[in-house]
Amino acid sequence: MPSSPALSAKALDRLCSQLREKAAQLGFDDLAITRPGAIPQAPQRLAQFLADGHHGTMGWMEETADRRGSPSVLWPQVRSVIMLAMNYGPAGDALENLAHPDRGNISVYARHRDYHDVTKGKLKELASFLVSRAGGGDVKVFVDTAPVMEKPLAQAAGLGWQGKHTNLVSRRLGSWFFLASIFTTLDLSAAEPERDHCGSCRACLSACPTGAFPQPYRLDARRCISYLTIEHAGPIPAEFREPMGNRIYGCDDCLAACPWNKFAVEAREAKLKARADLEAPSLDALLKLDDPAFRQLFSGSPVKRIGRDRFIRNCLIAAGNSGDTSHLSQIVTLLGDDAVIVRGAAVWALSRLLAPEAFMVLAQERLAFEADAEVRGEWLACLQRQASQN
Ligand code: B12
Ligand code: SF4
Repeated sequence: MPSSPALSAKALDRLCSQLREKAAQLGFDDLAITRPGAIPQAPQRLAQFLADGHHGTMGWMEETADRRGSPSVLWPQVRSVIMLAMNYGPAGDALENLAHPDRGNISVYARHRDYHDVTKGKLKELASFLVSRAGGGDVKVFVDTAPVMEKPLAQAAGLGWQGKHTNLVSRRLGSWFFLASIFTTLDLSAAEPERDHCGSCRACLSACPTGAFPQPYRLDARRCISYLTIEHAGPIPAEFREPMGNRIYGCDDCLAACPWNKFAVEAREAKLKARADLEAPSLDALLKLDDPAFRQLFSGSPVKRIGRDRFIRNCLIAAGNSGDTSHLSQIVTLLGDDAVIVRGAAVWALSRLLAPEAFMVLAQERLAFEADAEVRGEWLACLQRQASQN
């Protein structure tokens, strides 16, 4: 391992301001430094989150819990943690598209290039700059790529505080920003943590369409639309389908509700400005995507990660919520899709758009061919729901 030079207080100050300047030049919107031991409460809180099952099927959180809870377990040599923020603020009202049921709503963080790709190169450049200016030391860069608890670390470094919605809020940037980190063996000057400025405000908690906050500062991911549309592999549990509205990838309601966003500004990084075709894409066109067309449309976007089948599942829920019967013929086509989650979601969408008699006739016809138990179960549950509503 390269040796870590001991720097005088004056040299350290100079190094930190050079680092800040370089970070700003590279497009980062804030930088702050903390110590690896600055989040002593994190392991216990993470353990509680996992014990409560709030991570749902994100088994990787459990598998990496020891390293995630403590930077020093992840990398014993680490002496300082540099936390960075990159603003992805939207140009206009983040929630405007929710009022257009003929459109799919992709959350703001995914309307442009994947932030992992955008930040990784810049982080590496900043880390090399640090080592060259310090005259030594070792570094590791992370942007949600290793088990690091980025939010509590960022709060400890003073970048902002974890709001009641659990995300980081900054007095200067609001809450539309990504986090990334550089771990280093260098002893840099650490800052004071930011304190909580939420006060008695509960706007984010009240805004959540699915009641995903059992308490302020605690999220049950299993109820969060972001988790359901991105991380969750099976059918969307029935109780969340209507509240999803036209949210087909992620959710921004709790972030958008935060009054601190009055200080937010539009992203300055060109690659984090919304792609025009992803701001309010036509649901009709999305429902027709096959695998190659899906990959092409979402090339370079975080949406690509969930794959075409999960994405079409989400679009079918939005179609079922749209009240728009012009989708019917495409949804009927999707009843013959190879993917079980697509067929199941198509059944639900039809149960919402067709009159009960027409749905019953279609069910009788299709159940004769449907071999999958899960999809058959969806038909029967929808028939039962319709019968109980009449
Ligand atoms: C897993 C994950 C998710 C999961 C779970 C979210 C969660 N809150 O845990 C899901 C898929 C739901 C998700 C959704 C989103 N995510 Co996410 N996610 C992560 C990830 C990978 C890990 C987060 C984690 O460690 N969770 C475990 C829990 C235990 O940690 P925690 O949330 O910090 O929990 C704290 C509180 O519970 C608190 N606490 C507990 N009890 C108490 C009591 C009191 C009194 C207090 C004060 C606090 C407190 O202490 C805990 C530890 O600090 C991070 C990246 C990373 N490596 O950190 C991105 C990250 C948090 N996500 C991010 C984003 C942008 C989102 C979305 C906005 C995306 C979207 N638009 O759909 C949503 C927001 C939903 C929400 N309200 O959180 C950004 C947030 C940036 C920011 N400004 O904070 C991150 C940091 C990614 C990044 N590199 O930028 N995400
Ligand atoms: S992202 Fe949406 S569903 Fe998830 S906690 Fe926030 S408001 Fe609720």
